[in-house]
Amino acid sequence: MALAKPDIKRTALIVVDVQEDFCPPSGSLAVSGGRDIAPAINELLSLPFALKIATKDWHPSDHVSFDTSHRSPDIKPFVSKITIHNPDDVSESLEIPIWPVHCVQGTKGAEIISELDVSKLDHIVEKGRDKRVEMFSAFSTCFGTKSNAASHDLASLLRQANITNVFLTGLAGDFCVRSTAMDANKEKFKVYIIHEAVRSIDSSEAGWGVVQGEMVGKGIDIISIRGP
Ligand code: VGL
Ligand code: ZN
Repeated sequence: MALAKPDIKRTALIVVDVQEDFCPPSGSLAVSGGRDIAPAINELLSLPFALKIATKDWHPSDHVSFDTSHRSPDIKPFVSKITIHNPDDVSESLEIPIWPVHCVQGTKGAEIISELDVSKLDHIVEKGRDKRVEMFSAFSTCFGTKSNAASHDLASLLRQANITNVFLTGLAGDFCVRSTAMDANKEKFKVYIIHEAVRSIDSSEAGWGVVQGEMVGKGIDIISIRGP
């Protein structure tokens, strides 16, 4: 495999949210083709990356992004948005999308799919644990804050291991992979997206196409497992 440029000894592989609820046939928020990325990710997991990390969306059952957490019958998953406030600064607010219930802590839907070789992982980062805020990125909440909404401070974990490059894979390309990539880039890691190892909720040009353009515009590279 020709993964030439980045020094693998200073590179972390991050596998974002490859969990049952994001995969067909029965995931509550299934991403088309989600399960099909397992072979590519396993191939990467067999390589000597300095650090191999998976993230799990890990929500309490009354998380603010769930349709069931809101009484109004007008609130519908995938179409509605709601405004939430930063618990640390209530003057700050943000619109977030509403989803079906997914990845509830301890449920089958929150498990990493069994096709993945989890024995190769060094760490599993749980994120989205604070019911009051959304957390697409594994680095920070939707308000950019680092809090116990995640089990680890991912940037510190990477820096302690002398990581300078991050290879990103997983689900969903247009949400958690995108936000994690943007934050990794802000944290000054060189970010590579492995495109065969990502699937998106909206895989159209208007969805994943636009997101890719946005990432490339920030200096993020989108590469193939087969080489540049
Ligand atoms: C995700 C929607 C809601 C993701 C997580 O992992 O991309 N998407 N929660
Ligand atoms: Zn979620």
